[in-house]
Amino acid sequence: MLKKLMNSLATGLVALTFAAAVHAQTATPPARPQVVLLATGGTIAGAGATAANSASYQAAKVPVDKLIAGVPELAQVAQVRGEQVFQIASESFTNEHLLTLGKRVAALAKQPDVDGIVITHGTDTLEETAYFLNLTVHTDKPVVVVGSMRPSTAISADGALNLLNAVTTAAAKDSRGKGVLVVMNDEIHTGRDVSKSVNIKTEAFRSPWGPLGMVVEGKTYWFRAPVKRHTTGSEFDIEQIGALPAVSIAYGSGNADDTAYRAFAAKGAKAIIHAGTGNGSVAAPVVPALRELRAQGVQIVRSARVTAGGFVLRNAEQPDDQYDWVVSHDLNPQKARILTMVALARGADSKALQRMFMEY
Ligand code: DAS
Repeated sequence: MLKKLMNSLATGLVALTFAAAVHAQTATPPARPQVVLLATGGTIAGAGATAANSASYQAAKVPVDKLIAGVPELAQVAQVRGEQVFQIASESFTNEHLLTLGKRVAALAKQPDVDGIVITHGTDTLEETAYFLNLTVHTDKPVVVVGSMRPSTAISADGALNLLNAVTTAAAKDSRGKGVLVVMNDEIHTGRDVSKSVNIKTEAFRSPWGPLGMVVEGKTYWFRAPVKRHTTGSEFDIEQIGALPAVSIAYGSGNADDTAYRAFAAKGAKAIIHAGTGNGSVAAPVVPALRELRAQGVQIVRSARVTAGGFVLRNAEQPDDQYDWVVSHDLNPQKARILTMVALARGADSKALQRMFMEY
């Protein structure tokens, strides 16, 4: 009797093991996250004449499907589909490019079959686009901007790993809700803080207050999270922005005069960002012109030309309250231009503009 029972137990065990094995074989693997890659050009799509050309090459040559095909490892991380939004070097980005790209990102982010978005972009103005999207696209899905310092044709090109790390970050659930991110050289930066600080090394992008995290061998590691308002917490909405006003940047230096400021205003600038020496200082010969332009309705924003981390304090170098000028806090001139444009597009006056510089 006992023997009979043992035999039927053994038979059942074998059948169970076999069924489990079959199930494991035929079980559908967990669905991979769906990531859309929006290609805009830049060095990551660049090509040089020889493998030794790491700095002289043509940007914006390789199409999006070849970018994806060039990194087969992407398929292990996510289901990636590509769109060629532009094919340009990013120094030629215009406000219209920003609006077109931003509206496409916002539309894709609403789609249930999109889990994350990666944007390949030239490095020259990558920081401006990343901040613009951080301010205006209302989604908590990961949006990751990535570029490269060397063309794919160069020895030790950095684009392929940057792209794999960007897709990894866009596919990672723990990237959600952190605003628009920039992934370069294994680091994850907030689009707000990061800027291209070196123009010849792969370690080119730096955030004065440090990166948020890293990507190492297909995994994201986080050390901090943004505290400034962004994406779903922003009062700016790409879908409500029709056009961006002209805002220009004038560079401060020794022997300064007011020519550039007056010329920008004559051309219709609604605001001028002063890229001041030190902590946003204004040379004496320039002050009268800025006061005159302010009186004519042009907003004046004092920023700083320093590259490793500026901090412009209100009423420190200039009587901003008396002159009704705005200070950019820790935003560099090119970021200050982006914020000022979206703020003026919403009709901000100088008081609202100053609030926005402290909150975003
Ligand atoms: N000209 C640069 C640009 O397109 C190339 C690059 O570094 O991406 O921004």
